[in-house]
Order: sequence, then C-alpha cells, then structure tokens
Amino acid sequence: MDADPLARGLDTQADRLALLEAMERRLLWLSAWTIHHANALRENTDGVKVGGHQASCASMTTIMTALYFHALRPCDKVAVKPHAGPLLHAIHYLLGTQTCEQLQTFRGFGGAQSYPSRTKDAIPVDFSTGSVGLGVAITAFASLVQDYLLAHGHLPHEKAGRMIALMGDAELDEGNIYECLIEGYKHELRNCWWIVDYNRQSLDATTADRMFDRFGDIFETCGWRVVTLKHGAAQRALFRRPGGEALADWIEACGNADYAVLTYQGGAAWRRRLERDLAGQPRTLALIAELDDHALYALMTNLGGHCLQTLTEAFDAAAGDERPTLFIAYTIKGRDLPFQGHKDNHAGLMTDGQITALRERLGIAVGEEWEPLAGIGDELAPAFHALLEEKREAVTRPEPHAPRVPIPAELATPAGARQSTQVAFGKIMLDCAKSDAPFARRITTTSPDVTVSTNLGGFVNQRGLFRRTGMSDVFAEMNAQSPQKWAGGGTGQHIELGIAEHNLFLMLAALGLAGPHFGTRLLPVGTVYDPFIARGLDALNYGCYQDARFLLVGTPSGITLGPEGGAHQSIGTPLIGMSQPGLTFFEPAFADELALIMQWAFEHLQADPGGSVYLRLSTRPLDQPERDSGGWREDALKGAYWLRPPERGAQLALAFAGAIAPEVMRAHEALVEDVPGLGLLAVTSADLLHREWSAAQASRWTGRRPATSHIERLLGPLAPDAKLVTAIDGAPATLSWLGAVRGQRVAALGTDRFGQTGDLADLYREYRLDTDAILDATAELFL
Ligand SMILES: Cc1ncc(C[n+]2csc(CCOP(=O)(O)OP(=O)(O)O)c2C)c(N)n1
Ligand SMILES: [Mg+2]
Repeated sequence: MDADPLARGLDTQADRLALLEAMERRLLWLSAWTIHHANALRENTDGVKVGGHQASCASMTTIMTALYFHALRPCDKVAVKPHAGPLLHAIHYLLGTQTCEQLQTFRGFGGAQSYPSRTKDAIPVDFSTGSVGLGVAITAFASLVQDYLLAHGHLPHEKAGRMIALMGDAELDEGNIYECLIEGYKHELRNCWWIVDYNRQSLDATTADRMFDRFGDIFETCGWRVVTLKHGAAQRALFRRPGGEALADWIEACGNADYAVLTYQGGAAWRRRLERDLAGQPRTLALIAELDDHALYALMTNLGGHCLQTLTEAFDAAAGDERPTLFIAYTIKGRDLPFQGHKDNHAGLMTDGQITALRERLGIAVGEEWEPLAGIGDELAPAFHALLEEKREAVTRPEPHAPRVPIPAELATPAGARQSTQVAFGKIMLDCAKSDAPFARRITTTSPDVTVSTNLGGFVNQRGLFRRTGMSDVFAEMNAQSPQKWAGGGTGQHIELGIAEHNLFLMLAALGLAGPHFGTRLLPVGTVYDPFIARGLDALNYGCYQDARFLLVGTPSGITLGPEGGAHQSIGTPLIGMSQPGLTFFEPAFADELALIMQWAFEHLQADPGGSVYLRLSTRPLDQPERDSGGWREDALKGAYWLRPPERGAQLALAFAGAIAPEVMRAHEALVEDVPGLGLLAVTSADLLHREWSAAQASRWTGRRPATSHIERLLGPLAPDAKLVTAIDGAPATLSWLGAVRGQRVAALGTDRFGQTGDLADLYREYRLDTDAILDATAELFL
C-alpha cells in the first residue's frame, strides 16, 4: 500500500489541481465570511464601520493557494499584502494554527488584526504589513541579511529560503520599491520573489494603462527575471485555435478600465463588446459563439493569476535558481464576488443576500459557515486533509530561538578631556571593532553614504565592508593614501548603502529581525544625519512596529551643527524619539554617558521586553566633567541625573539635554550665588523620563501599586513652587513638560525656527540658547 495518502488519492496533475481549487474555494469563503461576520453579524457598539477588503482578498485567493499549498518551502518567509490578511488567517485556521474565536473577533479587540502583524497576531507572521510598499521592500533586505548570515557562517546553507512578497499592483507606485531595487542590484540580490496581484485597480480607481509594460522593463534593468502571467491555461488553449489570435490581440489592447467594467457586467456584456470589436473576424466570432454567457465570462476572467495550473508551473519553473523574480499575475479584483471588477470595490462589502448566494454556490450549509471543511464533500476530504498535513511545516513553523549575545559589563569611556559625542561614538565603535569579545562579531553597521562623516569609518577599517563577492580597495592597492580602507568581502561587517535613508531603516528592520527570522541575533547599528531621519520615518515606524531591534545614531544634530546651515539642523527629532513606540531616545552630552548608554543599548536590543534605541549626537567638542563617583550612572540610565544636586527647598533648577551643556553650566555658575542650592539636571533621556512618569500616573489611576517615577523623585527636593529653566538644541517641548510633574513654572528654551549658518556663539544668541538667554529666562520666571 502506498504510504502517501496524497499520492494514493491523487494520481494525476488534474486531481491535484482540483484539490487546490477546493482549497481556493475554502479560502475565498473564509476570508469573505470573516469580514462579513465582523461587519454584519457581530454586535457593533459604537457605529464605527468595521471594514475589511473582500475584493482584495478574492483577487489574491488563487495566488495564495498556489503559493502556500504548492510552492512554499519551510525556510521561505512571506510578506502578505496587508488587505489580504484575512486569507492568511484562513490558511492558518485550516491548518489548525488559528482559532475560530480569533476569526470571529477579526478587527475587534484582541482578535485577528486587520493587517498581518508580527506582534499582535496569534499566528506566525514573518513580516508585518500595512503601509503599502514597505512589506514588499523589506523582503529584499531580509534576503540581504540572509546572505550576510550565510557568508558569516551564522546560517547553514540548507536553512536558506526565499523571501517572498505578495503585493498589490498599486504598491508598485511607492517610491521605496525603486530605492530598494537599486540597492538590491548593487548587493546582488537573490532568493527574492515578488508576486504582484495585478488586478489593475488601486483604492480609488483603475490603474494607469500607460504603465502596462514599464514595470517589467524597470525590474529587468535591475537584474530581475520578470514572469508575466497574463493568461490562464484556458485562454492560452483558445488562442491556439483558429481565430484565437485575434482574441489574444484584443485582450492585449484592452484598457484596464474596459477590462474591469466588462468583468463587472458579465458574460452578456463581454459578448456584446467582442462581437462589435471583432466583427471582421468570423473565426473568432465562431469561437465566442461556442460559449454561453457563463462560459464566456469564465474564459475572459481566466487570467494567469486565477489559474492554478499557470501559477504552479510558473513557481516550479522559477524554483530551480536563485534569481530575484517578479511575477506579474493578472487578476480580477473581487473575482467571483458581486462587485468584481467594479472600480469602487476596494472597501466593498457583500450584503446578506449576496453572502447567502455565495454560501449556496459553494455548497456550504446554513450553520456550517465556520466549518473548516464545509463544502468540500466526503470524497475529497481525505486528500484535503493530506494536503494540509503536507504543507503544515512549511506554513506554520515556529520562529527559531535566537540565544542572547553576552555584552561586556562595561564599554570603556574614550579618553579625551574634550570631545564630542559623535567622536566618542566613533571611538567606542572602534574599540568594539578591535575587541575579541563574541559580541563584536555580531555588530553589523550600516549607513546611507554617511559612514565616514558619522565617524563609523574606524569600525569599517577594522571589520571591513560586507560584499557577497569580494571587492578590493583600489586606492590602497595603488598606494594612494586614505584613512578609509574600503575592502569588502563575505566577512565584512558594514553594509554600505546609497543615499536613501528609507533603505537604511528597512535594512535596520531586516537586520533587527535576524534573531526571529534566522535564529542568530545581530546587533545592528545604523548612522544617519539627524535631520534626515525624517526621510525614513515610515520605515522607522514600520521597523519598530514589528519589534525589530537596532541602534540608530542620528548625528550631527541641531543648530550646533553651525556652518552647515538651516536645512541640515534638526529640530523635531527629539519629539520623534519620544513619540515613537519601540524606540528609546537618548541625547547624551558627555562621552562617559554615551559609553554607559551604548552598553545598556546592546542589552536592551536583546531584552524582553526591550526595543530599539536612538542616540541623538553632536559634533561639538565639550570639556568632559570630572566625576567624584559613579553615583550618577544609575540615574543617567533612567533618563536624568543631578550634575549639581539641588539643596532641599531650592527655588530653581536648570535642566538641559545634549550639546548645549556648557551654556547651561555657565548659567549655573552665574546664578548659584544668588539662588542657594540651585540644581543642575542633566537629562539623558527625556523619553524614558516621560514614559515612566506617564506609566506611574497610569498605575495610580488603575489602582495598581502606587508608583513614583524617576523624575518625580529627582524633582522632589525642590521647593514646591520652585522654577525650572529647560534647554535643548531642538524642540523646546522635549523638556517643557517637566514643569507639569509637580506643577512648577517653566521657561523652556530650544529651537522652533529653521536654523541658519553661523558659528555657535552667533547661533545660540540668535536662537536664545546662550548663557545670557538662560539668565534672562530665569529672571523672567521670578518677576
Ligand atoms: C502607505 C500607504 N498609503 C495608503 C494606504 C491606503 N491603501 C490601502 S490599500 C490601498 C490601495 C492598494 O491597491 P493595490 O496595492 O493594488 O491592492 P488591491 O487592493 O488592488 O489588491 C491604499 C491606497 C496604505 N495602506 N498605505
Ligand atoms: Mg490592485
């Protein structure tokens, strides 16, 4: 007896396809029903539309069937088009890794998420998606990370898989796709598949005909194989018959909107149009006349992306090599649903009557709507079970455990009585590069063409550039002197990116998921000019949302950048750092603070709960403080410490963050005789302070253990009506809230206008950040 039930029950390819078609019907139903249930059946308590995308799911049902139940291998990872999320949940439901309750609470509190989420969903999700384009592009970076791990011996070759994106055609409009294509080409991208659900519709309308052929050209230029799946097997068979060619030509010339509206109107409309347009082609008309309206409709919607045979053959054909491949699979948005092809169907929801008709058409009995095998029939059920069994491992594999990387208890403070935080950062990284400790091998640095100017050059000199195929340092070979030694190879630890900050964040996100994706943690460190963080904000948010772990260094920052001028002088980045979940923001002033924070950061990247870390640094050299003891360290890691502790009942404190420390320290010296016990607070992380303060308030509110936050304790010794002057080279709101902690009056100094060129004395005077400004602000508070 044959041991393989699938082989036993399914002798032919036709049987196999019939089984996949049954799967496709199951996925169509479960996705449509999940959305219908959330919108029409579940109690709605607030009148807010629940939503969901039945049309976008229907469009991708065949593709996902072919991928998940035919092509997928256990080491592959998939980013699913955000609004096809219900299909992914349906797949896991059939495999037993998703519960009925989760489907029934789709888009509800604690239920299956609207869009696949690594952190919020109960099923394994390889990549969170939602912001269109990002889920696509990160698969290319994940593939580069896989190559990095392979080359470094962190991943055995048999564990390598393909990084696959299932994407909508409108995602091809997102610029980040093309930035990533360029970077991918430079890094010899491989093992990456993007499968486009080419339904010729976006959210608002049908998409532009003029782009028909261009996408393929662009990808081919960037080294991709492009596989266009325009026609299903039935269409291709008909094209081969006499008269078929004219129909093929007609389809080729048909515009997106025409194809969509005819699909919506159905067989009779197709017939009227084809008979009119092909009036001079009797043999073609004869072919059409053979088909009744339903068969004609079925033929015209037999597109590549709805033909399991076409899809599975294409996937098989591409599986033999590692070339990055773009599959353009033509589909119908809302296929087989009442609003199919209609340009307004993006958020369309079926009515009760329409879902009932679909249920009946699929042979599902009333009351069996959630039955996994409803409508399958007894005959097919054993083979259906066997198919699920066969694919279970590839689809449901748990993420590997990635052991923690031990971090040294201390990172040494760089020597130097006068130095900037950016220079100190470079020296600490250089020390790491020279270290034999295992953690140094796990550091991966990356930068969008600002490696040298953010002081990462020393690290790169020691550890080299990562290149899959070796790259010699031509300048060194030709004995041309340069402090930067840029040889590259498989053991290199710096991934140099072109100037596309968005790519930096996608790269950091992919590196920061190396642990859960591949079982080896990396310690990614990315540098960027602080103002240009804004260029990659959505990708930063995206990385944090999926709990990727990385250290981001924004440097130089603020008007302290001086002569570089206004557009380079960051203002709002501290507020970005404070408001971004999953990212802890620090702005140290001194080298010893930085060394302490970086050690903490390498631990925090691996902690649970933990997260990513953002350091806002500066090129301004500062005199380093002489410390009596290490007592400040614990407080600095909580967000602030008293550089000059206040006396109990003091009437005033000055608080500052970062590079304007000298101005504030001089103000302190000037005021301390007049204001006895004047305190000077060094804020290392306004973010940590504020979060902990909020959390403490929340815990009191929820009646849990009464908590006092660090900032409440720090400000405790001041007189209740003491005044605060805060100063930061950035948005003053970063620190102005300190006054709310105990209800104290605040003068919040900072920048809220664009900067300009100048030396620091001029700029600090102009922007009210110099010592005089601080004295002035203090006087005003006491008036
Ligand atoms: C960055 C971003 N902008 C806008 C949206 C809102 N949005 C969600 S889906 C969509 C259209 C997607 O069309 P397509 O990719 O072709 O997918 P389809 O639904 O047609 O399969 C838009 C604009 C979003 N999710 N992300
Ligand atoms: Mg579309």
